[in-house]
Amino acid sequence: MKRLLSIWLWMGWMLNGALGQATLQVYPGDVTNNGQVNTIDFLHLGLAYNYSGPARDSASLDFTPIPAEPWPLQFPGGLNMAYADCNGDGYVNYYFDAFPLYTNYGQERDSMVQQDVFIAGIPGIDPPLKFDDAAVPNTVQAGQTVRIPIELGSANIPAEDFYGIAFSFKTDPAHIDLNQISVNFAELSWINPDNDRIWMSKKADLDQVDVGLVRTDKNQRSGYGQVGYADFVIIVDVIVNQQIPIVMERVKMMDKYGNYSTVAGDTIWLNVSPESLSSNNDQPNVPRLDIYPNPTSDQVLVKSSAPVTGVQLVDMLGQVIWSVSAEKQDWLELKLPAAPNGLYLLKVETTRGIGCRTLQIQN
Ligand SMILES: [Ca+2]
Ligand SMILES: [Ca+2]
Repeated sequence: MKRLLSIWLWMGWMLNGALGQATLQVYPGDVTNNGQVNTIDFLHLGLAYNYSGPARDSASLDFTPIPAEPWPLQFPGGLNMAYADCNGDGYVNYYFDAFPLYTNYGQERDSMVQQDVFIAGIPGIDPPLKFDDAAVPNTVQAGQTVRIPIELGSANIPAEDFYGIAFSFKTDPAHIDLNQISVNFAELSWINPDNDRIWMSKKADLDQVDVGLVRTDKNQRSGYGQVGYADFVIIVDVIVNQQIPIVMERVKMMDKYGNYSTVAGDTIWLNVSPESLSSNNDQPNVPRLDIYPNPTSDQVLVKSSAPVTGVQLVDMLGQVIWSVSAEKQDWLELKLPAAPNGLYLLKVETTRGIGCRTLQIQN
C-alpha cells in the first residue's frame, strides 16, 4: 500500500511536470529565459504588462536561479510568463520589473545561453529607423546637447504591426558622452496615440547604448514618421574639424505576438568644430546651469544663463517621470514629484540649448 502511494505520488509529480507545473528557475531580468539580459527582455515585459500570477517566496533580485511557481499564462510561443515577473511580486509592471532588468542588464547565465540574433535590415526593402537629417546642425561644439528626432517607417515603406523595437546607438566615446545619451518617446505619435508605452536606454558597451521601446496595451500599430528623439552631449573640443558618426543598428521590431522583423538602420555624421576653443564663454548652444540643493528630497532651485523653457526629470532607465514648462525664466524653484531615492537626470531646456545635470534624490 505504501509502495502504491509512492508510485501514485511519483505519477502525480510526472503529470504535474508534463502539464508545466514543475517549479521554474527564474533569473531576474531574463524575461525571455535565453540566458542573457538585454532590451529584448524589456520588449517582452510589454507583452506581459499588467498580467499577474503567483508571487515568489524569494524577493531576491540577484542574477541567480530563483524557484518560481509557474503562472497560468504563457507568452506566444509557450514560454511561461512567470519569467516576466522580474521582482517576484506576482505582477508585471514598469517600475518594479524594469529596474531589476536594468540592474542585471548584460548579465549572462553560466551555461545554456542562446544569444539574441540581430539581423541587419536592407535599406529600400525593410522599413527604416532613421535620424531626421534636417535636424542635424552644421557644426557642434563641446558642451552642446544635440537633439535629433528619430523616425520609424517611411511613406514608401511603412512599419507594419509595431508593438516594440530594440536598437543600439554606436558612436565615438571620445567625443560623445555615452552616459548622457538619452531618448524620449513621450510625445504622441503614430506608435504612441495614448501613452501606453514604456522605454529604457542603457550603456551596454564603451561605444554602445541600447534602447528598448514597447507598447503595453496588447495593441499594435502601423504607420511611419517621427516616434521620438535622442539627445547627444558633445564632450570634447577638437583642434581641427572632425566628423563624428552616430549609428543606429542592431534593430529588431516586434509585433504583439512576439514575432520579430528586420528594420534598416541609419548613420549620421556630426561636424565637431574647434571654434569654441577660440571664442569666449559665449557659446550659443550651451546654457550655464546651477542646481541647488543636490542631493535634495523634494525641491530644487535651477538657475540658468539663458531663459528656461522647460525642465524634465529623467530616471535611470531614461524614462521621463516628470516634466514642467516654464515661461522663459532665468531661475525656477521646482517642487519635485515623489520619487524613489536614487540618481536622476535633470534636463533643462533653454532658449540657448539644453543643459543636463545629475540630481540625487534622497528622501
Ligand atoms: Ca533574455
Ligand atoms: Ca513584478
